[in-house]
Amino acid sequence: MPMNQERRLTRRISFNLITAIMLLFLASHATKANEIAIWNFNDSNLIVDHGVGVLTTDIITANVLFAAGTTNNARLGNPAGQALSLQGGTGTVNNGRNITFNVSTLGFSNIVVSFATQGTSTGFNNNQFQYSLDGTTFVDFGPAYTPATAFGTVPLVFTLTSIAGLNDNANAAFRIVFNGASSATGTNRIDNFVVDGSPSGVPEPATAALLLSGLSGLYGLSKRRSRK
Ligand SMILES: [Ca+2]
Ligand SMILES: [Ca+2]
Repeated sequence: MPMNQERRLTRRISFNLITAIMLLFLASHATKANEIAIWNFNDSNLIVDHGVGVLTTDIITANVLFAAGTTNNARLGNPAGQALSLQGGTGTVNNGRNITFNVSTLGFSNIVVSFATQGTSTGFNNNQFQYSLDGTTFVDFGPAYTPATAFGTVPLVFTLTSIAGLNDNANAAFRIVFNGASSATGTNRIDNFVVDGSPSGVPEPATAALLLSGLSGLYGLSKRRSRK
């Protein structure tokens, strides 16, 4: 085979190889968002059940209970099991208190938080979801919500993709502030609290197409040059 033809063949093979590898890489990442951390509360504690994160609360310990959960928003085939069940407390002392999830989003962007919730008529009926970029200062996100009386099948979803500061952030945190309880034993249950994100550094399909066309442009250029 003449030298020029051989060189062209080598170039063609390496271009095809790079394209195939890129397509494979994109296909493996084209799946929907990854779960960064999941609390299913099935083991009746505050410790994260999948992934990495820390859940803390200033609600009186005696009012932090666990009760029947739901498969609403359950991931990885997890059963309903138990749910976190928070009471108003004596003199509804827990109004204004919160649960806080510290979840590093390093390596992830397009953060979405979702969970299932239900409340009794005298439980917390005026709850506020918040996020934090530094783990200290929390910002309201969306209006206050009133939990339905049953978990149902549709979770509450807080799409935080517009908050760029939550991407790749080791200090990212999420909080629910509870208010509106009108009796000591009024409760609010939370189950399947999930923090989702897309792996960072993976080009979006449009960017990938641009990269590919750039690559083929370069190939065409080097081909034309080699013909001169
Ligand atoms: Ca559960
Ligand atoms: Ca747990």
